[in-house]
Amino acid sequence: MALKESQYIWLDGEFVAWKEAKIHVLSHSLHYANSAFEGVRAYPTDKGLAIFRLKDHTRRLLNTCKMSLLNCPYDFDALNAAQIELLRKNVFAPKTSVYIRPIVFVGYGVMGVYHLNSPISAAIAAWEWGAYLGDEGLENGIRVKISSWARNSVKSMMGKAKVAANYLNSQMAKCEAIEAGYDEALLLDSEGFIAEGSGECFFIVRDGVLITPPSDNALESITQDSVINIARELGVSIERRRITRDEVYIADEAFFTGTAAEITPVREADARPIGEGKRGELTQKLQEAYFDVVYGRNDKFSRFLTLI
Ligand code: PPE
Repeated sequence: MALKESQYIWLDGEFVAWKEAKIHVLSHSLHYANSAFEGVRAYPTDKGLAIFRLKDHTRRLLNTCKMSLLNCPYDFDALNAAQIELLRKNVFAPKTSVYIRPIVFVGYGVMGVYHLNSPISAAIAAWEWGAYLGDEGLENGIRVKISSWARNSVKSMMGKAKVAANYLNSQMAKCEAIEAGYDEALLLDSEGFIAEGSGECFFIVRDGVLITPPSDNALESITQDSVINIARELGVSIERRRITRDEVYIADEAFFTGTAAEITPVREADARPIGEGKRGELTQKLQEAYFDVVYGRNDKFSRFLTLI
């Protein structure tokens, strides 16, 4: 899927033309993968484009920086303001959702693993990005393979950091799943319990109860939190507990959540149809409610939206 270019990218405090936003090939992060990033979406509402949970994403970005020992030169307010300004400066097609990618990285100047003497840079790009796992996937559900790769162990990586280094694991799992003819990977933790997808958190529904694992081996997902909030509002029972592989196979419904993936139903796991092998009833209800929230059609959650 080709990237839809927009006009400007914010790079270290300046708005530069999309094609001019370049860095040196010896930038430290390119070699050692210590860069903190975020994925944020903005949706067109009646009152214009609104960024969904901007402050929560920025807080997580700065937490990733803290965990990864990246001394971000820009503070919370500056990063929020830059994202808003970037969306104002770029021209997006009406009625499309925009994906925002802030990244804090180690720049050029020093080689070798030790990075604390290297300069730190930040950039923010935004572009039009449709359904991450396809429009068809959003409606009919996707096919998932439980990965042969375990999610990064808590003993060696920091799952709560949205740091580039964590994504080699995601990338290998995703490629394995695609090569095997599936749409997405579902990764277990090193003990064998469900951790998360390559870029999403995971939910199942059993007997009307919504179940999602704790964040022990996963990113603290903002979409997962939004879905829990929405489900609570709808009076759905929620359990936050570990899920085993066999429980996925016999779940009534399953879905992925993520900023990019939004709420994507899972219709099959490892050749077993989930429930009726299509988007489940509660999944659809939560999906509709989620889209009402992000598109600004539910005043109860207007606190989540930052208008541009
Ligand atoms: N787990 C992982 C590993 C992950 O990358 C994401 C987001 C989530 C869970 C869900 O987090 P949240 O977006 O806060 O609900 N993945 C981002 C990157 C996807 C990409 O391919 O790049 C995203 O959804 O923006």
